Amino acid sequence: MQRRLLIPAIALAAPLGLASPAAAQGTLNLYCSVQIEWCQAIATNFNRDTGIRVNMTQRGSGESLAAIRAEAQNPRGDVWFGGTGDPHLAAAEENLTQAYESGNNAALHPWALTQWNQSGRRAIGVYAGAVGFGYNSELLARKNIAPPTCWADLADPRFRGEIQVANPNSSGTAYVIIATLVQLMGEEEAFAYMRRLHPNVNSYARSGTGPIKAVARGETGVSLSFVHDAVTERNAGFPVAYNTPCEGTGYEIGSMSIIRGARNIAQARRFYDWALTEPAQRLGFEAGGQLQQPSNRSAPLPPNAPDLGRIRLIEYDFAKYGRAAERRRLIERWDREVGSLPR
Ligand code: S7P
Repeated sequence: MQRRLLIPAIALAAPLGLASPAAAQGTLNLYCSVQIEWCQAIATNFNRDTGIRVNMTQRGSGESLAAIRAEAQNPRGDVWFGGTGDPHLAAAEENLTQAYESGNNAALHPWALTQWNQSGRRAIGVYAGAVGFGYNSELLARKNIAPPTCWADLADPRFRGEIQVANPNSSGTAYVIIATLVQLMGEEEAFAYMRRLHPNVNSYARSGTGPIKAVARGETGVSLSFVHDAVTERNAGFPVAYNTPCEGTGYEIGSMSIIRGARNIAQARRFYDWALTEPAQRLGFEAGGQLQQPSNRSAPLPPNAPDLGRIRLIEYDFAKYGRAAERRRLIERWDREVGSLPR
């Protein structure tokens, strides 16, 4: 599943025989793994600011990694913007992306640069967000179900068939959730917990934001999601609230990488520098309604966005859980022991 958008070279046709200013600036093939509204906003604004034509393809994090792997011998993308950090680290390790040092690094929060250092300077943090429980407050109240506040609550029979979470084969969000549980509980207990949770899960969605959208529409009572996505749905007028787990929770460092073999390397670096600036980072909220913590220190936390400083976060081991082999091993174990279980 992917969505494509072509931002035209320039609205006005150039006089015959003269190249348009935008055409002179060239093209950027952008792979984008945040929400479509934000992807469209960055494509449009980058084109307006630089004259560079943008071919944008939007997919989830796991799906973007799969596409970049499949195209490794003949890369079609130049930059991969957004999506959870672990697949960006796996791409760096597999030599699918290339190192770059932006002049704008000094403006970033330390966690964004930790990601950059851990990836051999190939992936940089553009935003951060925590995992939690989104829920439809009207639906749960109608069913007389108390909202979950702890991981332990979710396995309770009162949530039978009420929970949605994404499938880690396609979703970076779902992988962050598995890695979080393994770090919180230890691997054996985490898999035993996910097996206990299974009867309460009505569907494993393709994309990480699918479950919270289902909560918003009243199709399910609870989702495991990034909590900023719950606020986005609430801001859109849905009866959605969230809690972060009492035992502690994991988080993502949403990242950006330049693809190895990028055909438009000058445009890719220009985009990368631009995406780290304060005005570009404001776009997530201002044009896309997104509520992650921006990595540029001057870009404000959007109003009502979850404040990571107030959430009980684990010390997520990005180096370990971003390793390609570890990611593959845990997802395969999930397929064998959880995803394939009957209901
Ligand atoms: O843009 C919202 C967001 O939750 O989506 C990103 C992620 O790519 C979701 O995709 P998956 O389908 O791969 O889970 C997050 O990085 C981001 O915060």
